[in-house]
Amino acid sequence: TVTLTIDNIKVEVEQGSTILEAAKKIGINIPTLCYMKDINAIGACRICVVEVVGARALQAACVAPVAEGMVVKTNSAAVRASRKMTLELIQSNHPQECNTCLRNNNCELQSLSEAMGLKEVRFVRPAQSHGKDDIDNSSPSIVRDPRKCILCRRCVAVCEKVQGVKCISAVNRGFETIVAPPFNQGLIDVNCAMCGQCSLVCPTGAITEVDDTGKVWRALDDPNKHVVVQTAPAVRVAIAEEFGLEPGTIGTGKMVAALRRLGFDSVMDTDFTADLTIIEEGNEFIKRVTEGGVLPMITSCSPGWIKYIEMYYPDLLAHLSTCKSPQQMFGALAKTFYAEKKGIDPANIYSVSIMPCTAKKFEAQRDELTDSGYQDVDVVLTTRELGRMLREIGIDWDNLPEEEYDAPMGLSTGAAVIFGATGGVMEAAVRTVYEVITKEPMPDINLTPVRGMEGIKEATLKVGDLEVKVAVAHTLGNARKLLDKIRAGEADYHFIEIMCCPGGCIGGGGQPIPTNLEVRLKRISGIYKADEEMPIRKSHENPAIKAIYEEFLGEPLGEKSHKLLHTHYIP
Ligand code: HC0
Repeated sequence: TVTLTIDNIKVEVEQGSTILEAAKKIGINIPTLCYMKDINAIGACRICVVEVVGARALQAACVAPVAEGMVVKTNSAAVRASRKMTLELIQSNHPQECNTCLRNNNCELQSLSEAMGLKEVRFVRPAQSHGKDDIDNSSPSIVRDPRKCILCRRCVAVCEKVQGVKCISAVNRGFETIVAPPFNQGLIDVNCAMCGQCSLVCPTGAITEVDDTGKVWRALDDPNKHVVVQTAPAVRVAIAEEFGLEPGTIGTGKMVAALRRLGFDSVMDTDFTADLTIIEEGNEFIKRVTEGGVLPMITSCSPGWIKYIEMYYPDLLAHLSTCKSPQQMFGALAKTFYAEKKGIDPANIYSVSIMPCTAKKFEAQRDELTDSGYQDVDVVLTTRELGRMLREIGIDWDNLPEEEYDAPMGLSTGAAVIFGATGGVMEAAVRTVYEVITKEPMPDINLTPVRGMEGIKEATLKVGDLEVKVAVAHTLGNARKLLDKIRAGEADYHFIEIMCCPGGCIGGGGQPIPTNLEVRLKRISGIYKADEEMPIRKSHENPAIKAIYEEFLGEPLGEKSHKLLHTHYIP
């Protein structure tokens, strides 16, 4: 260990620790901007500078290692002046549009400027730099506004180190530097998976979700439209954060009430079609195992993941389950089954989904997802956009009643809720596959080896006479490891779950900001708590699922299911 003194306090830390970590240990929070633990520790922004007695210059605490006997001052006059000057210089080149920015009141540059007491920006924004004013609206999921970029490179680090995609980086040099895809192309023209992790880590409004709230307001205002809404599993444990509550707070009932107050004609649940996915995907899996289909079978519900495999591993597409995602199953059923049952012309149904995900916006617009005869899902809002709409109508979250979803696509089980956390789809599938094959209740339905934040998780289960080997990966970086194993012929798994975002959908790119490890863990706890509170916890026991097969679909993998619930992929 090493002993040093920070602001007159002695502290002992492991050798190799940074000054930032040592300070944190004694309750001193040094401000940071570009820093993200283990992902972007590059000392670029210079906000975390501290004075090390005897050193020639101020040091960036996030990268400077501790040394025996070191004396550090984190709040000397030189330190405060330097931080303020750095902020002033960043602000000098930053549009002063805070009031109209999507990140107003949730911007790290704004809050740091406030905390540092920045009262004046004495420098004027220089002449426009090359590319700096090109707002990239090409993607259906993500908007890039380089004017607001402060070159912290957090987005670059997440895209490269977590997702392994590397579709953005610094282009040009000096004053002309911007963060953009190669040659400043649009995000739609490069290998972006649309996961939106960049938008979660951006400290300002330089990378945001595409704001589709206007489309939804227009539909809600149109008396000829019957507007239905579905809510994804992971939204319910995050939406309360938009109103200042703790991450992981279960907000299901209040969210339903709030959506009714917005004016939706029917408030239903993606969880219903998550249960339906388990029936279709479970049967598809059993068929592949018993009839010799392509194994391992891989889940197909995370649209960033689908885009990634289409771009990078087109030779492995036959491993994907042919099941559409629950969002898209819901969309196809809303304009067929639901329309029929309610006697509504599907042309007048407007189908909205609330998702934790930016890639879902892209998924909804895919040409092949139109099996109802219309675009199956008309518009996707992220959790953040829903938060904005609710604040616009002055929703008093704390005093909302808890309400129930509408029939016939509102009833779901615990198995569906856990779709929102990494490992959840696998656990839900196992709960059903086990009982369908053995015809006996599963002794313990909690498949704990596939829960939690480890990058790749494995389990082997005895299902009747069968030893089923499963794997679960989250983030595209971890997905790549499993895919390389399959390509090399070294993967002896039967079934693999892959989710694009860290932690699964609870950590999706459309979730409330901040979304970091601590927040993800709290939302995951919320998900498993929600599962435990459900009266039914297995998809095949959902009476509404049984009813839709009896009334409409016929049988799993049948003709109607094939048309409405399954899809193909584009190499
Ligand atoms: Fe997910 Fe889904 S679990 S991808 O993360 O499968 O976005 O929450 O809605 O579709 O259900 C996201 C979350 C969904 C879908 C479901 C799946």
